[in-house]
Amino acid sequence: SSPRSYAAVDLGASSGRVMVGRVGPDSLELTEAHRFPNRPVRVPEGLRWDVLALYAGVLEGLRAAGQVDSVGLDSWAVDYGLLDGDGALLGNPVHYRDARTEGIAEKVWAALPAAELYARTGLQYAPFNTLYQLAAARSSAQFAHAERLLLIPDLLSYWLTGEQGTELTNASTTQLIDPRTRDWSYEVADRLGIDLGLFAPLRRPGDPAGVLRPEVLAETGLTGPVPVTAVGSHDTASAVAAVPADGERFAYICTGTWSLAGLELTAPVLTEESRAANFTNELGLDGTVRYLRNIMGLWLLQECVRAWGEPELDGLLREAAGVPALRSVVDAGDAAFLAPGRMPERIAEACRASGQPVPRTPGEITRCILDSLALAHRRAVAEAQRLADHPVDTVYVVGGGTRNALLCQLTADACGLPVVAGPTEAAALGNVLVQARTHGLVGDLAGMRRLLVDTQPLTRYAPRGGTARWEASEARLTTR
Ligand code: ADP
Ligand code: LRH
Repeated sequence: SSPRSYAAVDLGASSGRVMVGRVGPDSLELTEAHRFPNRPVRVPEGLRWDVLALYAGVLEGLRAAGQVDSVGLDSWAVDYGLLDGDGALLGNPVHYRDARTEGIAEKVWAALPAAELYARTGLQYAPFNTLYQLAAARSSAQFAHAERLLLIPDLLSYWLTGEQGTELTNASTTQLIDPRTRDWSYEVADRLGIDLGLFAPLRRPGDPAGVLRPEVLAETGLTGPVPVTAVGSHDTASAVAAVPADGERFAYICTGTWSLAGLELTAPVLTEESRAANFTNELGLDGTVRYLRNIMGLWLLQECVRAWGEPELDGLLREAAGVPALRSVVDAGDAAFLAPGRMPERIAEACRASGQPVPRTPGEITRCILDSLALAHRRAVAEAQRLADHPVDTVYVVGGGTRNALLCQLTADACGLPVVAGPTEAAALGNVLVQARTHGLVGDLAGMRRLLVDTQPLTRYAPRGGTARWEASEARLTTR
């Protein structure tokens, strides 16, 4: 059969893009139709997503994409828009880095202890899990008018089609899903007084999600009907679906604004030890579980680059490569780095407080960030293997960080394992492949991955030297 075209809308925390995937039985080509910045805005009430600008970017992207056989949407997790009884959006969605959830978790745990919450949902503690955001929002005037909650990709999908749903992979990041039943955790919702009627019915990757509205067709110049297909609408679910691995003995690191480092499993790990190590069990395609840890990721660098007046990355990375390795490291898993602002100072302060040399120049600070990320990758990959009793022999790196060769090499060195880097636009590829699968062009998850191995350029990094230096740095960091 001839190739088909699919539009993948992929919204990351730093940029949104509309990509076009052309898929045949043995071919897969991805091109960028449109990319636009995702710039959160601080207003007096807090940090907000500019969701109208994102929607405008999606429409412009669909226009640039041209005629496609289907559209799929994925974005960062946990955040949502509230709709009133008329289906109108109530205010700009709150950014997960907003401070409103400070001190909220303790209140939630008073009603449902953290250990029980983990046993029931498998989700790591993060202040921004939708559950805590809802606990913080509940007393607001806006919430009193809310009749529906749509997660970000579901909200944009609703604007495109007029149809509402709650896609399961992203729903699993709300902390209201039971990873064993892959359905709502009625018990958790009940105990915390959360009305599950706020959510539209669950849908799963591959389910139909409506067709583009006539007004959208008119605005984008497309000819209908153009179906929207539910994909793994959590960007990390789509990215992991596009990890070009064969077999099961692999770890992955999705590198972008975040580093999401862990394993693909067939069942959640819900032990107390796993909770203490703050590993999460998010839902993936076809009954898989993403067992991973959130690491601050290239956010640390993005924030420094912003503070330094946006110098070119290439130059910074060249300088960083010339700085001696592992002079000072920070804990890149530390939620203290979650909020925006003053990042170079905060990193310098963390080094000073732990009695390490204080990095001063942009090159030194960049090196400190990359060493720290590689070290955090090492820890997550090692601990995930131990906690899940699932050994690996290769680490796959996907996402924007694959363009950072130094980070990929340091990750191989730190893990003491070969790294395979690519694809860069993994989330968009996972999004495209689920749509193609719905049309019968590819088979199961293994078939999707085979097509990626056969068609996508990948770069290999062999580990250099032993891991002794990394072990020593790790010990320095954990015994503080
Ligand atoms: P997200 O989806 O979370 O917005 P991406 O996967 O798009 O993030 O990754 C963005 C990151 O990729 C940037 O913060 C940057 O560190 C890295 N990156 C992008 N382009 C380059 C480049 N040319 N060289 C090195 N790193 C790059
Ligand atoms: C990455 C991501 C990640 C979540 C975070 C909020 O874009 O979806 O998986 O933890 O954003």
